[in-house]
Amino acid sequence: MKSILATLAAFAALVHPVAAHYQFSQLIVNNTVTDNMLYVRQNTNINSPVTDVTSVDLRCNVGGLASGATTSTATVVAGSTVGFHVGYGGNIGHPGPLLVYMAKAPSTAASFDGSGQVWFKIHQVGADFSSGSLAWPTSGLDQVTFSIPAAVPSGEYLLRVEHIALHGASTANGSQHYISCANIKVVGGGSGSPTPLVALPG
Ligand SMILES: *[C@@H]1O[C@H](CO)[C@@H](O)[C@H](O)[C@H]1NC(C)=O
Ligand SMILES: *[C@@H]1O[C@H](CO)[C@@H](O)[C@H](O)[C@H]1NC(C)=O
Ligand SMILES: [Cu+2]
Repeated sequence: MKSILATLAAFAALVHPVAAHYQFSQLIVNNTVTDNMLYVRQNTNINSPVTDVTSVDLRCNVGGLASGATTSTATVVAGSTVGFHVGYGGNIGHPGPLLVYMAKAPSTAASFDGSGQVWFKIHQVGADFSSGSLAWPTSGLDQVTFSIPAAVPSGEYLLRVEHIALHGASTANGSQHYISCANIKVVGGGSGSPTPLVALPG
């Protein structure tokens, strides 16, 4: 038993390698921070970012296209506030903008790989110059919240958060993309047709 615990402790140390990194592991829905990786697709690089912006990993992080079927789908009322929480005691430890996209699944969110020109942006937090110098409002936060637009049609979607850390962006491929996708089912939706639609990567 003791050796098993020691092994687990060593493994836990390994899987959270860099303290400054962060992982959006918890969906916030109905004012509740849900369990880690319950509605958020598990990725395999833990809290490390994607740096290759031409890779399909840019969609739902490394491993995030394969884990859809083992992830639950959260029912979300259109127009309500949802969000992503940074789990495991982390926070948004680097400067940069935050973006949130949705993509409607042809059938279920759990089986959708997010391919095609299907993504639309529903939220962003950019730079703030109001103090007279550059600030990033999401820096240091452990969660972000936003609303699912009331006009979004009912159905199943991928909900994707991306924080782009810019501290290393002065070198080629130096931006770090912290990405998570949740499986959601929108109910009580509207009759909007979201545009523009983009492909990721693309
Ligand atoms: C959120 O609340 C709605 C309306 O009460 C409910 O249908 C839905 O199942 C809830 N979602 C979660 C993930 O608890
Ligand atoms: C940046 O990433 C692209 C795409 O993976 C790659 O082709 C290119 O060689 C990389 N550049 C550097 C300087 O690493
Ligand atoms: Cu980091």
